[in-house]
Amino acid sequence: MSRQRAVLVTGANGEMGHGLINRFAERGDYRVVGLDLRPLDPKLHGLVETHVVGDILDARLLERMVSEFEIHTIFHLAALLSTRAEFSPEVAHDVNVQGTINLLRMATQQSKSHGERVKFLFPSSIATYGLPDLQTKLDHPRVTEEQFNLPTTMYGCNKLYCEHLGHYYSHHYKQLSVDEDKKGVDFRAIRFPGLISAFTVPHGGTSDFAPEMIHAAAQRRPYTCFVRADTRISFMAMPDAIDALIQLMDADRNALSSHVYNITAFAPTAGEVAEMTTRAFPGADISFEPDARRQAIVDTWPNDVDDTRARNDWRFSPHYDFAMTFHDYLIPHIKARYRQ
Ligand code: AKB
Repeated sequence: MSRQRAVLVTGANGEMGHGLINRFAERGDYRVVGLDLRPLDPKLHGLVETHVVGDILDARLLERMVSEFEIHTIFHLAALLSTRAEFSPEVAHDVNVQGTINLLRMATQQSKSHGERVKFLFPSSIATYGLPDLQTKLDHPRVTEEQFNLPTTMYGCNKLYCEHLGHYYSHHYKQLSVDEDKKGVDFRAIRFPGLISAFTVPHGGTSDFAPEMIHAAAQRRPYTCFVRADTRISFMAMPDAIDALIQLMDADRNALSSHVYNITAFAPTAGEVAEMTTRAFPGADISFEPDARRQAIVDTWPNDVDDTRARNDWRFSPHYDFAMTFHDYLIPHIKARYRQ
């Protein structure tokens, strides 16, 4: 009995899950199987072949999915983000690391059963960086993938370790076993900056101040920003993040010089986000009251990153700069969203 050929998206209900499932529905060339702890958002109904409500820590569930679906690509989006992970670091480790190992094992099983490599797209993060102080952050405005890999959060540690796990599963898995087929996993990771969506508001992230600010202003709600106005990190409009994942999925494996890629689009200060937000939504009530603990996390993240490797290997090129993100993406869609 043949199994359905499919793409698996974990964290299907998340911010990136929404964007990716909508994009695959527009393409129409892949059957998507969603997996999430929660039932699928009604806005996504009809856009996936099947949605499984379950836990990536449930190995038996993943075994059953292997028997039902022929999975050739996995987008493993499920994770506990940086702020939320700091309140439950051991739970975050279980979800972010053991969950990823469970999916990597699923990929090796799938590869053995259908005989092809399984592409494993993994959203890593700027949280994998740990700059020691603000002067070093200023002295190194665009870090490369190999610089300052000293994360200060459980989430950043998890993401950095999973990048190394991806390399191991792609090249050295069960390396002492005589019969293990080394082809299994084709691991491809992107270190995402903060992401801004017009359609969803994030929770549990430390870069969330930008999207939270914008969505509050659009609803005419006051917003108190939890970082200083001079705080600078990299951001990207969600459509560019989704395009990057799909572009990396489609890239010729022989063109890839690495398993891990920086990407970026713009790197404003929180104050510049507030100015742009106020121009977009006149009368926005935005104040700044830094939360020292969350500020300490963002202060270890780089001002921006060097994305030369992604541009060279798979022609990454974001469509939306800072101004376009507001004028062409956020304002039209967010105004429509909150008019409803
Ligand atoms: C977070 O803030 O934790 C995430 C991230 C930058 O990876 N949005």
